[in-house]
Order: sequence, then structure tokens, then C-alpha cells
Amino acid sequence: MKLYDLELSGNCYKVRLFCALNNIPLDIVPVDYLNGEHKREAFLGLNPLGQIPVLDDHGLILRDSQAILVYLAMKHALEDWWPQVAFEQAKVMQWLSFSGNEIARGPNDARLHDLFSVDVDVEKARGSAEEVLNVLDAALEPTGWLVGNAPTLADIACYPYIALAHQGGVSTTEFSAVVAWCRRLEVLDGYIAMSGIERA
Ligand SMILES: N[C@@H](CCC(=O)N[C@@H](CS)C(=O)NCC(=O)O)C(=O)O
Repeated sequence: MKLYDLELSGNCYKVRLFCALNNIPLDIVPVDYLNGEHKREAFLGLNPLGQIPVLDDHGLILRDSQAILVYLAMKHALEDWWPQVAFEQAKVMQWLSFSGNEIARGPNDARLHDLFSVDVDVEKARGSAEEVLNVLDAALEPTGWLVGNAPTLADIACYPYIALAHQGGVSTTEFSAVVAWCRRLEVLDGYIAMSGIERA
């Protein structure tokens, strides 16, 4: 199973992290992002959006980190990570969507601005990041996880750009439930970090 990947991408990292936690082997195919490989014809054949990550499971091609997480959890029958009870699964889905929308337009955009000089409204992104952190902090307060009493795909999808938020000038230190949640994820068996993640 191949993952078209960039080390510095939090979206790619979601997939690498989930696979590491679950001993799922991955062949990493580095994409030459800085030289625009993801916008060339060969890659656009895999993902017409010209975005990474892309998973190639023996010819089954999948884009979008959230979709890839769901695919891998279902393929490997990892029901703790992708609950089969309707309401719980929908709650996980709610956070996958939050990751692809609010987190992407908040802390992710602020990091893209600061680290990769992407032209975004950085003040707006930092304001959205603050809102994202407030929502996460309140949601994490009761059990320490986003859904139920244990980690799910919700946590894997939301964690990377929160742990990398400082690279976009966004501090998480005042959000104590968020800080504790990051530490809790970082001691799971099999956890791997990525460049830019500062562990306590
Ligand atoms: N919703 C997608 C977003 C993927 C994404 O935006 N990837 C970035 C790298 S982290 C990218 O390839 N950006 C290039 C572009 O949008 O042109 C996911 O979750 O995988």
C-alpha cells in the first residue's frame, strides 16, 4: 500500500500516525512538493485536485486524509477507532469534517502563511484558530477524548494541526484540556511525531 506523502504535511502525517499506531505497513512515496510535482499530469491522474496525501492500495486510489483514515480503519476492522454504533460514528464524522473545514481554515492556514508564505488572511486564520481551540477544549473536558472514553479517528484527524499550531503563531498553552489531550496521544503505543511537533 503506497502513500504519496510529504514529511511536512499534517494531512499526510494523520495517515502515517494512524498506520504507526496500528502496525499497518505503508510504502512512503515522497512527492516533490516544492518543485510542483503534485500539479503535474502524472500526479493529477491520481488526484485531480493536485493535493497530497493520496493512498494507492493495489490500484484503489483514494484522496483526502479523512477518507483515507476511514478506509484504513474499516479495511482492518478497527472498530475502536471507527465505531459502528450510529451515533458514535456520526460524532466521529463530525470531527473529521471539523478537521477538514474549521481546523484547515484556522491553525492550518496560519501555519501555511508563516511556514510556506501562502497568501492567506493570517489574522482571520488566527481568529478562527482561537475559536477552534475553544471548541476542542470544551469537547475534551469530560473524558479527555473527542468521542467516548478512548481515542478514535476523530482524535487522529484533529491532532496534527493543533500540535503544529505554534508554527502559525497560535499558542495552545492556555487550553489545558487540549494540552493534556496532546500529551495523552503522544504516549500511545506506536506514536510517531513529525517535524515541528514539540513533545513535553
Ligand atoms: N482535504 C484534504 C486536503 C489536502 C491538502 O490540502 N493537502 C495539501 C498539503 S497538506 C496540498 O496538497 N496542497 C496543495 C494544494 O492545495 O494545491 C485532506 O485532508 O487530505
